[in-house]
Amino acid sequence: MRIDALTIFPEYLEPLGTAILGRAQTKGLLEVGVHDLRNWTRDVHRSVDDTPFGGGPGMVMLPGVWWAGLSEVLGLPTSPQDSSETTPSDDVGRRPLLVVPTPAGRPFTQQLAEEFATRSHLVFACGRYEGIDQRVFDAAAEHVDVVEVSLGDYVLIGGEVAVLAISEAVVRLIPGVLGNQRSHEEDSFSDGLLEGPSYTRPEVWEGIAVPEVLKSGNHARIDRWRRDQSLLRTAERRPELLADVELDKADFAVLRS
Ligand code: 6GU
Repeated sequence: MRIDALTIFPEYLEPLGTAILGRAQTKGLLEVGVHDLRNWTRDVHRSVDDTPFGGGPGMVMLPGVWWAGLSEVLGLPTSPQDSSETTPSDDVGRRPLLVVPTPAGRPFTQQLAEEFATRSHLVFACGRYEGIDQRVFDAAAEHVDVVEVSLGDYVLIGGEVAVLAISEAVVRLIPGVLGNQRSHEEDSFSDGLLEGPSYTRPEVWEGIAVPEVLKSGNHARIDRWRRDQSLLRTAERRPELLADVELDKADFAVLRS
């Protein structure tokens, strides 16, 4: 997979070269390009924004600068009107995906992470201020898939933190990136439930013992206990998730208890 990101704060994305994401690059499983949007400005002030039409607070990022950057990174025509393209590949996985982090986007979920992980090229457009002129994305959608995504119902200053979060969620799903393939099959959300509690040595810490069942060696009992803990935690913290989970008699029994 290749990930590109355009931003006016490239240093904010340095963590993309660190830890698991850094190792994925050394292993040849991932390529990352971080690009300073100001490289595509043409005026002495290197301006990236202007006041919004219609009035209101804040600034809106300029379509010309964004198109210059995105068209280069996505391999699109220099003019958005030019249809001498890059015929859209009929293979979705090989089509670039333009990801736009914004609190007005679709909620980013594990399901979306799994979809993104099937792509060979993700390009992130990090807006600041009040966002990016919408015409950039309308024009880009004529050439590539475009998705506006939100991390949740709160407002960040810009898209950079979302790029880090989304990249982690996606890259860890690429085969070979994590040591242990089983670990993400058992994650919170992969079965629609929150993960329950975990324990390690010592068996008693500060007078608090690990639950007996986990030391029983009875794997059927351990699996049942873990399922129960997941169900109870989900009912407590995220009850709305239970609507999309298939529950059997044993599950209903623990939820009634
Ligand atoms: Cl993806 N971007 C910004 N700027 N703010 C957010 C967000 C994204 N998700 C929640 N708040």
